[in-house]
Amino acid sequence: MQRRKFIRLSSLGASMLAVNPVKWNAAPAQPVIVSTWADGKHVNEEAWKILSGGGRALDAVEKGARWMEDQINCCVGLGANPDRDGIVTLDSCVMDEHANCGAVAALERIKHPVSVARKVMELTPHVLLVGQGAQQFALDNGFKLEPQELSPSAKEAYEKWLEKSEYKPEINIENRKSSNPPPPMRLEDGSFNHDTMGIVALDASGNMSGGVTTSGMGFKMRGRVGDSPIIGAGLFVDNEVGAATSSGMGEEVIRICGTHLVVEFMRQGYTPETACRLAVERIVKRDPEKAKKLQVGFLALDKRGRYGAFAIQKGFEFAVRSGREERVLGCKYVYDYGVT
Ligand code: SD4
Repeated sequence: MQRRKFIRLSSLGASMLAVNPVKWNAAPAQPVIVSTWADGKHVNEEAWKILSGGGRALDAVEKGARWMEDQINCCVGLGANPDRDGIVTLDSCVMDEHANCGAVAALERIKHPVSVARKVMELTPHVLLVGQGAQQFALDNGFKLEPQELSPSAKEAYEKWLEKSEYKPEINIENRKSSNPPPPMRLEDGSFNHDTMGIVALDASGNMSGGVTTSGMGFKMRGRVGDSPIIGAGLFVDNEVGAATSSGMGEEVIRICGTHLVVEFMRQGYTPETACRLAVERIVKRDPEKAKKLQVGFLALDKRGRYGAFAIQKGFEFAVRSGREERVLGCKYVYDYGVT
């Protein structure tokens, strides 16, 4: 579909649809978990051990994220690509069914940022700790300081990057190679098949939680923080309505408070997929030429257990696990690698 036509149609669609705020008093759904990218299936598998036993969504999300952070040759966690100065910095957040939330950003040498984020939520009056303060907090709470070194594959990728030192985030670097069989997920050219894991879940009690863990964009400026640890950008959970997470160019997600927007669209009665589409269109409409060159994908789950995703570019994937299904799905998009 031509871009102008697409935008015209979608804005017409948005204004013509009767929007009836949903009354969310449906009976608790069966547990469901959705996670970004194809590797979300491994994350879901871990998390399912908790969800299938009637456990809490927050525990399931944390368990899944920790699994991802344990993959040393991966895009998330300490084995991931460093920033321009050669240092791996990690961002993470969690949000639970009571709107409690915690996050860390620019955290160095700590293996499980998602668990530090949870401790920020549970033990402090704050939402976000960054840098040295976040690291000190982690150490004070029993986390171990890991060596300051790059994984062999990150070292190789960084050395290669230094040859040109160009900051060029690539569209869908996340899934240029399937991770089946399972990780390691480093591609032949040293890049990753994603660098963020976003997870949202609904548990058997009908409660929702979410979590995100990332090394951020590879070779980012030192000190740069993306959307992933920002509540309302990389993750938002409203236990009355639903939850959403994002992946891709974090700056664009922050500019529209992306996941908060997705949840608000669901509150208005839109399905998860439509809510994600409307948020994507917010980005695209403002600057279609810019949007052609970047990827953002939103993934949402509502209180009834319905899920959906939408992305700027072709290629965004997510994994779903419930009592009924276990699969990796693609989603609709605006551009096919920059082409309408
Ligand atoms: C960021 N949103 O740091 C992250 C990157 C990402 O898959 O999602 N990569 O901006």
